[in-house]
Amino acid sequence: EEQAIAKWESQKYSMFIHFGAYSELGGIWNDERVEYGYSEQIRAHGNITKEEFREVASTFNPVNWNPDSVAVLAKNAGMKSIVITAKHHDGFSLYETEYSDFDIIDATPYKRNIIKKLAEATREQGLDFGVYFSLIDWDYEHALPISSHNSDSIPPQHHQFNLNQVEELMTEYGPISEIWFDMGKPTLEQSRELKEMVKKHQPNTLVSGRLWNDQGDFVVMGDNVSPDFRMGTLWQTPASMFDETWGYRSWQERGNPQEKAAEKLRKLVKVVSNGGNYLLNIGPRGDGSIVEFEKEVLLTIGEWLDKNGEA
Ligand code: FUL
Repeated sequence: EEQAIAKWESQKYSMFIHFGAYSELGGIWNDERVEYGYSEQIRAHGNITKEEFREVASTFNPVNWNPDSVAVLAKNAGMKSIVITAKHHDGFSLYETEYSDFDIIDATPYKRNIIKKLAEATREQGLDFGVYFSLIDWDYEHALPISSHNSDSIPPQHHQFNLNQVEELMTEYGPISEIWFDMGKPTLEQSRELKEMVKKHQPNTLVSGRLWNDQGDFVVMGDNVSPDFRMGTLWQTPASMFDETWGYRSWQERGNPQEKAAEKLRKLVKVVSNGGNYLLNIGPRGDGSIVEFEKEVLLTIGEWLDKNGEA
């Protein structure tokens, strides 16, 4: 376990991927931009019903998603691992789950296990693989309804459902370097049980601080936040290309990728020099293609790291 911690700490720089049925909408619902909130949360902010959102998923067919080139991109960007949204708040999973039919196999025409394929492609490049898992779920019938703050408590049935799905992730996809729990408001007991479930199957998996109740192995800073000092614990800054969204937003004004690369590189250096890990996000389109701007930002940073030494 100590080795796993040291390894995680030495990663410094990794890729975050927000990808799901919401990517298909790209921040647009009923021909209108949903300006409020992150685009990966469009189901909530666009007031989309469960049935409507399941319709969206039924058109999610990311034929241009290429796990090998995503893994190569991460590698060329100088990143040491990839963490992808196995399940976000909308409850749609990119892997096959026995406990719901709202997944990539049962609910979409694509029918390929994205988590499995990406795990393989990532390891092929010698990188570590991790998964994001939301503790809230807007599709699950026994969960509390959508709220404005995403931090409601988790009813017992929903907690059991989370445990079951986490067990699937921890047993069917090889070594998971980190599991990025997020949101919800579990009790101490629930946080402990989730952590136990992870460690029972994979003692070397690091658990994110957003499991709450001090049960995480590393602290996760607020979105796009980094401290100005060394923290004396394991910590990570999750970062998006633009503060407004993590999931694909078709109408995002992106500007100059070179300027963005310089901005992100400064952040990376700041985080790393204060002892943290920097988890920089991309949001692929609904068809699975990578936004050129994001690719260019990553490759520009990668070139700089190549010339000036690793992060
Ligand atoms: C947040 C989530 O609510 C966002 O949608 C995103 O996933 C971000 C990384 O964490 O708290």
